[in-house]
Amino acid sequence: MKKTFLFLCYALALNIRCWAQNPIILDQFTADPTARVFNGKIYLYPSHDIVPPAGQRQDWFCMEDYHVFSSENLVDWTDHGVIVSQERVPWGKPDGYSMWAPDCVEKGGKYYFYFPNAPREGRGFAIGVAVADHPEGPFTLEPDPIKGVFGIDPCVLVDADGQAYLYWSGRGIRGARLKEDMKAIDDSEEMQGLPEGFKEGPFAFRRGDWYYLTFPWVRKEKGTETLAYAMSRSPLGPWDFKGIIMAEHANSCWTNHHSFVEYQGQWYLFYHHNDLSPQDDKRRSVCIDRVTFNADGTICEVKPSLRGVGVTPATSRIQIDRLSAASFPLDGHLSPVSSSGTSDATAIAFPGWHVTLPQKGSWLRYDAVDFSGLTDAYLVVCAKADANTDFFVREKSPKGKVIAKVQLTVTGAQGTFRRNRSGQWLTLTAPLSHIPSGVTDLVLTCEGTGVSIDWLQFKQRPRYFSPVPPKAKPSTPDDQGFIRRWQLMEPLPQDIPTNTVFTNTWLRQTFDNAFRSTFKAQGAKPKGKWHTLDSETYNVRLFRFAEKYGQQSYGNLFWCQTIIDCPTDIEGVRLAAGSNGASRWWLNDEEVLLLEGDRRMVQDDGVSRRLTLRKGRNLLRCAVINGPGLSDLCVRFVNEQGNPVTNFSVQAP
Ligand code: FUB
Repeated sequence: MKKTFLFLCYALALNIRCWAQNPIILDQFTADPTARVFNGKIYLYPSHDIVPPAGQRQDWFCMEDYHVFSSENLVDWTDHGVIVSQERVPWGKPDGYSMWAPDCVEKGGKYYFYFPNAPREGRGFAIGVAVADHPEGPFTLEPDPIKGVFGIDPCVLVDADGQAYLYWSGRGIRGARLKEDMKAIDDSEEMQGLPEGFKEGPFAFRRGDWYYLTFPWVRKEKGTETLAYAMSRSPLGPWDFKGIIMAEHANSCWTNHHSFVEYQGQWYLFYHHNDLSPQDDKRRSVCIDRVTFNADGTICEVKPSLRGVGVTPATSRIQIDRLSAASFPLDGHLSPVSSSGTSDATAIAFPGWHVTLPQKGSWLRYDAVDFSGLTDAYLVVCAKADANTDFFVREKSPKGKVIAKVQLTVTGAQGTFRRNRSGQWLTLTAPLSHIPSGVTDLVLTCEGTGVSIDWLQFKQRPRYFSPVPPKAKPSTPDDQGFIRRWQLMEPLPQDIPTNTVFTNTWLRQTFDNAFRSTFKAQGAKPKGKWHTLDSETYNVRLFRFAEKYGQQSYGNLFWCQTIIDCPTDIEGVRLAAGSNGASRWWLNDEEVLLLEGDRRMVQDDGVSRRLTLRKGRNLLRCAVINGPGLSDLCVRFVNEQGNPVTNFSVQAP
């Protein structure tokens, strides 16, 4: 039942939870990554580490199938699901759990997938082939493994002349020419010129006139694997050993395994580490970093990074702990979000990390965040501190332009207060003082005492209004007849503790006073700051208008006016309005409706007597007042049948 469900999920191709940082895949363990470019996309063929089921050796590699992933930007990966599984391999042990490092290459429009597996008969490993018309399958399995190949970690190089070579690891690193059908080899030979010491996982590729044979290598007694390489002018050597591509992992993860790929003009090194299971180095996770070459073709050493590659959208949760650089040592300052994350050695749902800026003046940098398209935005941060503190988010450098100042106010001893407790995670918002354009690096600087940060995210405020330029064409009512273009005056703050005061008499008196001071005091020109706006929604969210212009969103009196321009007289119409809270409406300076009391905005809540909209310009004006609530309005004209009237245009007075 579970397997059928999983198959269905994978058959649909899952967009998995992933990010632009290392490791790149978070919902399963992945190792031994071979990355290839097919049809302009990156395809990733890794091994799939799993937690050993009961009866299997618990401290060893355990793999029962292969998934393939693809990406166009090295950030968003699609999991195309299982392409080969152990029980489908005709020659394999159905419960061998030995589906180690694979490879896949294209030749003549067919995709050849090479994988090691435990054979049904005998011991050790054999290497099989499966063939497909597409990089993501479906793959058809060959009935038998490749004859004469005993070992693991197959890799295929298809040379410019179409000749393919198979390399694998089995008593040293071996290589052989593949026959035209890609399923059989000529005689194999051990690769010459490689250093002493344990080697496996060959990955061969060509760049210009150089052939590279790269491989995990244990250079010291009792050491762990480095990534090393040799170069040659011919695909099967002899090889000239050149040195290290990546040093031993800083922790005790024993293996590393890798591939090289050039994508959109940049070379990348795919490799693995056990970040998601720090206590268990047989459950691994794929990482990517950029790789460069010297002029003589030698490879520049790659230092594994947390940041990885790719551009992170500013609007995503930016896992700032996957940082590019920091002013302080990471040991002791980079921790899992909850301790359960590390104590469960095989946790797949790894909770992630957080980073601690230890003291005033410390900083960290996170490269390549894309702010394109962000206009009216704010910052959301998940952080904690033991005492009140501040940190700044800046652009590019520790002295760079401040994007946001974040203030953490924590209160009291643990357990005393329900919110903002010291030492507890808080989700805070902060306004932005500057929005960078395009892709830039973020730098966080500690301005007070220490602060721990889990993630941050920039959020675009929803757009409620669009400004109307001075010479804009008139607008029309919307499909339902609602009037969306308004000239709105920045609100007059009101001290109204309760809306129960909104009686007929109180409202008339209050609106009359407000009318006098706004429209009469200085003759024809009304007082106040007016803005001509189109509302994005049928209801005009006056409280959002207030926020937009830095005013309080409650306790306000709003003046709103617009011109209804009619091609002819339109008789027998009624004004139908709703408002939160009370409102008063005038057409051509004559009061036509009063919505009294403390109300919520309801469409057509109040309807006027029959009116005539005159040919030409009609001034529609209203005032909305609210105490403790959030104000909005909606209005349209309806005919005798209650249908919306729409044959007029709307423009600013
Ligand atoms: O994943 C199992 C084995 O570990 C691979 O085949 C080796 O290269 C090493 O990474």
